[in-house]
Amino acid sequence: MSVRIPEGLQELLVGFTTEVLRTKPADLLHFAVQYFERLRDSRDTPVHSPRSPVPDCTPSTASVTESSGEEDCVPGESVIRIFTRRVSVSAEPYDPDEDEDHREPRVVHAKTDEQRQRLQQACGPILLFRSLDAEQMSQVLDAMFERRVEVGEHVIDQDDDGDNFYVIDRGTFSVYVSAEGEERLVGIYNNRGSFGELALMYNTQRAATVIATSAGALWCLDRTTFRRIIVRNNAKKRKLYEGFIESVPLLQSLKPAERMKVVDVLCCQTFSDGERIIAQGEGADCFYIVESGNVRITVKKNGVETEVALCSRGQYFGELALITSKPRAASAYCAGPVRCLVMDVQAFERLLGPCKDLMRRNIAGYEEKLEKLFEPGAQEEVPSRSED
Ligand code: 1OR
Ligand code: 1OR
Repeated sequence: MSVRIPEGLQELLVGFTTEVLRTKPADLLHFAVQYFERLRDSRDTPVHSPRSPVPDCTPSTASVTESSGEEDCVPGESVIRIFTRRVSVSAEPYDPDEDEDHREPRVVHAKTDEQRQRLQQACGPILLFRSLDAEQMSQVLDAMFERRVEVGEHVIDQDDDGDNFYVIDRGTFSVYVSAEGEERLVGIYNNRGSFGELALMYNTQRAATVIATSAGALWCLDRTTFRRIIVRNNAKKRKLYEGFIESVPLLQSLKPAERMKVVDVLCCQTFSDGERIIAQGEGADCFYIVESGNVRITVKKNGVETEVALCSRGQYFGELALITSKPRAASAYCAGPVRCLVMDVQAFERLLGPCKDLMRRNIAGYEEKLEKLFEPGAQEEVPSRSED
């Protein structure tokens, strides 16, 4: 006797199972009743975005297998999204340029509450994740899985193919690059940060070897999910920021392809009037380019805080501490609302080498200006950093 499986049954059960694994309800039966009731209600009362017509992202059996519900559904309608999510442990190779209809499997690794909390803490500061929307971020978190490492373990070997992107939960790691038969230590990670994005972003072999120098734990994101979400998001970022990045004077010495790599690692951060972006004396791990608004740079000396420069669109700040490996030499405050493009120190080191001469020339001017600004009877005028 042959049994016909009703259309949509598999997706229905997979959606439900995913949510059970994700939310780990105490009362499974109660959860199931609520889940399916909400699902039915959302089908009976489809909610569309004001833009009309919209693709059908309600859970009718006909549409469920066709849609991931990603881009055009109304935010907040989680039940619709729950239903249209699909789970798979198989990771097919993914080319974001070829994928037009967003029909790809979703990877979910179950986590305890304690793991989820640690994961969220570790991922909060990761710049590559900051420009993701809530749904993309939730997919990333679902797909990540924990890996414990021992001291001396090679997490990545240079020239291998890229399998995962790694976010550090805890532990220290050294980065080595071999060239012309010589291996050089080029960086260390100390209990935070991420690595392993390059081979996945650019479909290249691993650019460096990363070795654990203590026991630790990593959160791993598989190649397919990374490319599906981060690389696709980067394509959007490139379109958004290409024009602006080309106009930034500091980046003029980079080739166009290098400038696009800068865009890939940047995230956009917004700040409100009066907010402090940098505090003098603190440790540093970021570099900033002003996309809009004005940033006041102030220096505190002998208890007196004096404005020493004003950065506006296209200008940068926060390079000094990264170059000198010293604490922040000045504070940065928003004069009105500000949007900045932010880059982490590893990307700064890797990508802005050709711009460092120009930065160093400007830094040489700081000391000189510092003395002039603080000598008795110094003029009040605040210099703009237009020379950048
Ligand atoms: P991946 O996928 O190539 C190795 O695998 C990872 O090491 C790489 O991604 C980066 O995330 C990380 N150059 C290349 N890769 C680096 C570097 C680096 N630092 C960290 N990684 N540096 C330039 C050396 C000339 C050091 C910059 C501080
Ligand atoms: P940072 O990483 O030290 C504060 O964080 C940033 O303020 C610094 O990098 C520079 O990018 C920026 N002296 C020190 N830092 C300055 C100055 C500055 N101007 C901008 N920054 N001077 C003003 C020169 C016009 C020297 C006089 C105090």
